[in-house]
Amino acid sequence: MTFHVLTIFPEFFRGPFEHGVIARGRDAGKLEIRIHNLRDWTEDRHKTVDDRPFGGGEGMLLKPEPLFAGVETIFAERARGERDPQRRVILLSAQGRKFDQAAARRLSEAAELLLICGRYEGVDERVAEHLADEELTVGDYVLSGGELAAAVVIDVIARLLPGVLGNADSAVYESFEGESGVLDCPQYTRPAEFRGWRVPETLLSGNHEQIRRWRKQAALAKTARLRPDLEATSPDDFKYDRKN
Ligand code: 9D3
Repeated sequence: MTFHVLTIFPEFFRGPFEHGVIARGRDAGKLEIRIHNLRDWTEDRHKTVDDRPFGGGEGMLLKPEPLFAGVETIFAERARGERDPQRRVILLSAQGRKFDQAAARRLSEAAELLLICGRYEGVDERVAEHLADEELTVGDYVLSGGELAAAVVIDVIARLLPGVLGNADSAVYESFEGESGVLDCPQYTRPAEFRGWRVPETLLSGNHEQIRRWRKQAALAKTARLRPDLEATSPDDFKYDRKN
């Protein structure tokens, strides 16, 4: 998969993808990340990308011309009025539909994604209406722009691509808490006692049936406490019931 990012802060992306799973996926040729500077598609000598909102109001908006020109250069078929369903344009804005694990799974089927990063007070609405295939938000909080959101979207989707995760952190069964309806159970490593806090004795017992029951109960208790919004899972498909 190729990820394109259209941004006024190309240097922002120097850091996030240079380490870990994404960097290895890149090195292995499983994904490619191309950062595009929106100012490359401005026509004036000041490289203007923003302007004031019609009707008045605070702040500035990203103007449409450089965004359309950029997208129609990167996905050139769009300049001819064509649309390749394997190449999707996504506007990252505070107003979009929620990006979640299901959206990630769906988008991971595409060949190329072009992520437009909103900035300032927003983006001229014609970008959402006539340029982007969809408008996504990463959550209900105010970011300064779409760049951090783009990094999140790329990280989440890249993990789903074939060959990106090694066996160690395999995504064979990468269900998300919000989908299974329950958080992961609490986990502990050595030492068995740290500053007087003991690891639950059951986990040291070696009794695997008892451990499975403890994990199930602890996960449900933690879910009820921290994420009461998650749907309680029916006992039949509870993940700690599975043998392995
Ligand atoms: C008048 C209210 N606005 C400012 C407080 C709306 C607003 C405009 C622009 C809020 C955020 C932004 C910039 N944010 C993004 O471009 C953005 C975003 C976000 O803020 N939250 C979650 N996901 C995303 S994706 C892009």
